[in-house]
Amino acid sequence: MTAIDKSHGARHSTSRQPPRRRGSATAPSTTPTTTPTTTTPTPTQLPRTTATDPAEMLRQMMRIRRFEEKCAELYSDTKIRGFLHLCIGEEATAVGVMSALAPTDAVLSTYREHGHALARGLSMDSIMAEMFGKVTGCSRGRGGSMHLFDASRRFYGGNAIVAGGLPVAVGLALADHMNGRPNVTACIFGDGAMAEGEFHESANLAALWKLPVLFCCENNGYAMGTALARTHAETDLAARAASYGMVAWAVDGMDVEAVAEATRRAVAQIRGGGGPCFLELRTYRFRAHSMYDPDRYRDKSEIEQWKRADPIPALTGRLLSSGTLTDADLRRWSAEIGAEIEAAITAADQGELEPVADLTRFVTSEANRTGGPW
Ligand SMILES: Cc1ncc(C[n+]2csc(CCOP(=O)(O)OP(=O)(O)O)c2C)c(N)n1
Ligand SMILES: [Mg+2]
Repeated sequence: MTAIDKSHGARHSTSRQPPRRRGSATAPSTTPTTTPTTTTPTPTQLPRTTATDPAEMLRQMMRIRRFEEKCAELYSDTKIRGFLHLCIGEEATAVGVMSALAPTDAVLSTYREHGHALARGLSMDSIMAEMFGKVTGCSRGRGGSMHLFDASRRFYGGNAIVAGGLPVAVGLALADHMNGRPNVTACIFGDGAMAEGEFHESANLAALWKLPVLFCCENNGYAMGTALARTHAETDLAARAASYGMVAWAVDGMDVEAVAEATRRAVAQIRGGGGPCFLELRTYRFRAHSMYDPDRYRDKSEIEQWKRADPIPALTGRLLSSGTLTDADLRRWSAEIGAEIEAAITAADQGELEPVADLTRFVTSEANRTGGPW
């Protein structure tokens, strides 16, 4: 049984279909989907690990959604400037992946990383201040929306370069491997990154040296305005990754529990010394590529269809009907999240800009700045 609509991966088709929902007559799967092309063990053949609390995962997805909706407003108000890429619709991939990682694991992300950063535990205050360009931001206001970074969380960015995080992830994993540290490096990237040479170089080395890398491809069907089938000769991305000799699974990326389960199993396998794993998280962004994108390359009906697979109402409905969650819980969460966002905006507004005198700090070496040897 698959939770992924097969037409999704059909060659030469630009039409995107949402995965069938769990609980529907056609797709009652609770486990990640596997591609038939891999010969490696499927997630269900691996030992189960502890389940993550679905209610907490829902709360985190709601927090990310509300945060980003507010960011869109703040962008229109020119409080946030520069580029802004929202992950609205894709929250299940961020929360599901992060739920299965240990604090000692490393994470690399893309420019669409607010959700990853929040789910990884970067404070909302430090993220909001970063987007306001303030020195209290997690990158001292120098990076903005695309360059959230916090080494204390082993969150190594935020990267404006498509596929830019992949070789860095392999390097971090190599360092852990050589030092005998049992960490996994999770690298999140888009489907567009799989058309870049860096993906192939990184996948090849990680597989060759059996490095502890978790490749997480957020396949939302588009790279800016270009549909997957217009740029990829092989649109079955898990199959392509499997060709490097690594475990590769395609997962319903609109189902946070399926993402969490697949990630847990992949991480267990990697930590056990099995080498890298690849997850193709099939998802969809409800908003345009960025705030500048007029979004004219896809039918509105396609967006509406995917909204029916929205990970937040689907899980809310399941938890309410099972009695795990009450309306009062939802109201309380909503009030708490609203207050957290307002506090982050106030703090960001009050934060200072970095002084002009510090402009070259961290750009040239400190020795150079202070009149060093060269
Ligand atoms: C090396 C490189 N080439 C081109 C670009 C311009 N660019 C920015 S976003 C993007 C599309 C990437 O799509 P994808 O990897 O699928 O990520 P998504 O935006 O869908 O999350 C491109 C081509 C870039 N930033 N870096
Ligand atoms: Mg994409």
